[in-house]
Amino acid sequence: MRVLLVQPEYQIAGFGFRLAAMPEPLHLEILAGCLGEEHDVRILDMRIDANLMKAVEEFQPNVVGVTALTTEVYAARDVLMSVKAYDRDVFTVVGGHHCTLMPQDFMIPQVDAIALGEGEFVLPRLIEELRRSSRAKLNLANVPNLCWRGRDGRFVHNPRFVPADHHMDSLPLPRRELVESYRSEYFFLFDKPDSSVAASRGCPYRCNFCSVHEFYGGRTRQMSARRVMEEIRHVDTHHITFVDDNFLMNHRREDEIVDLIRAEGIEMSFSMEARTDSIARHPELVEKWVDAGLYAMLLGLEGATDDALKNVNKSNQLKTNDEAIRILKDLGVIIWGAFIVDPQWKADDFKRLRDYVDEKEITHTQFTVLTPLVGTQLYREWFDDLLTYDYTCYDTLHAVVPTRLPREEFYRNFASLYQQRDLGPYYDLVREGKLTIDDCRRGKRMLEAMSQWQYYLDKDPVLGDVRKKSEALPGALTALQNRRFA
Ligand code: B12
Ligand code: SF4
Repeated sequence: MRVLLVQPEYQIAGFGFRLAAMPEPLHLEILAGCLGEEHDVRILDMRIDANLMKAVEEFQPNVVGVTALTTEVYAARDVLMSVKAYDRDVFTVVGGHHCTLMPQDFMIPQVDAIALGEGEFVLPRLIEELRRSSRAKLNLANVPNLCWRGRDGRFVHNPRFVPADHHMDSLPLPRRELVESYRSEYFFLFDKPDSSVAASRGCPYRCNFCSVHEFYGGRTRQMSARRVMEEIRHVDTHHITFVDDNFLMNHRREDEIVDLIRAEGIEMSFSMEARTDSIARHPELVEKWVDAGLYAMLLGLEGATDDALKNVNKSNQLKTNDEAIRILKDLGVIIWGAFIVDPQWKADDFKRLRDYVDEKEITHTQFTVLTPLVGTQLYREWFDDLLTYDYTCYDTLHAVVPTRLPREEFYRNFASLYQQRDLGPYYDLVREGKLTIDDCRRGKRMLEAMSQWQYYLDKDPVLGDVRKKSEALPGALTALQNRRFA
């Protein structure tokens, strides 16, 4: 079978996170790996090459699989519609976070199937069924974790099933060669070119804005240290970003990995995301990692007070954040501090956060607006207050619920958080050889864009030009109906 896997284009405002990261489509590379040699698989990354029709005409796929986060829903639907308009016999399947948490949004005639959860448990079985049966006789009832369109046009939900004993070590290696031509474009923060490695899945915590635990059904899984080493050896860039939600979740394994890296004399640089409590509990482990090449960490600090952390159900404390910041600063690790702004904030709250960031001298920051993404506890709690169902506003840079401050003032305050008054620390990092001048320029451009409050207005649900509620996709309407009849 010829299978084309598509990463849709970003359709969110042309600033912000787009300048912060464009990592490789690791999910699609892993799925391609699952399909084995007997299938001809290609990956089209439309963030870099938007010419979908050229790819389809050249490759003539039997199956097109598209991925989508919530912000990518419209772009993914456009891909599926274009493919079907070109040839209705191409089998279309969509997967990823959004459709797992809200499959109704893809129940359209142009979609043949919706894959729920981790694609490894769906795609190989689906492709095998498609290879074996003619379209007229196709019956997908035995493919687990699939919603598929039956002959009467209605979607059938197959049971969810994840083998209890599944180990991440049995996953195939990502087929990185399929994105070889795009490699030089991929970057994560200051690292370009960059490779992503996902060494674990899921998270045991329950932050109310996060859909990770819902997506993985509360389960967590990890690769063994030896398998992580295989992943590391498999990349051909000098930098790796671990995209795990909390890389330091299991200190024994991470200790083993770092020992193996040092024993093999691997000289690379690493960045990762980790919870501050893991860092505070194991500073000696972080030190070993620094020695092995760790130079930057993304921390979900979330707030400047214990109340702010409690408000998002972070199960962590400010004093632990402070301790982790101290440890990382002492070790010379670049801290990328991520903070959440509540739409209910008054001017004082913004000031408190700014003061905290200044006091802790966190020079690399990410501020986002608390957003009820589908499948989260917040979505359920705030559903009645949603001002829009337009997913392009759910990029965590817009307030999709009412703000306490007048909206313009809210964005003025929000944008001002990004005003970098002192670029000195960036240039210090250039002197230390941790950043290049080009990195600094990109960082500066990003901060300049993010600190212009007017930019946020275009996609503001009240002040901007967004889809009307009456144009909602079926997912939100179903949620609305369920509430009415609950
Ligand atoms: C790395 C990362 C990023 C990267 C790139 C993500 C990407 N894929 O484009 C960057 C930094 C750019 C990013 C940005 C954003 N991100 Co982000 N990010 C992550 C993170 C930490 C890891 C993603 C990852 O690589 N996982 C490993 C791969 C292997 O898993 P996967 O992508 O889920 O793929 C599996 C399945 O989903 C499925 N699958 C996926 N696609 C397909 C397709 C088919 C056909 C099939 C069959 C199956 C299938 O199979 C795959 C293998 O099992 C996740 C958290 C998480 N743990 O998932 C958040 C996460 C995906 N991000 C999230 C968010 C909110 C964002 C942002 C909106 C804002 C922000 N503050 O970060 C932006 C939006 C960017 C955009 N594209 O518009 C949310 C998404 C929620 C949602 N409902 O969409 C997550 C889940 C975190 C959270 N807090 O809830 N992010
Ligand atoms: S935000 Fe991080 S710590 Fe909280 S539930 Fe999500 S992945 Fe876990």
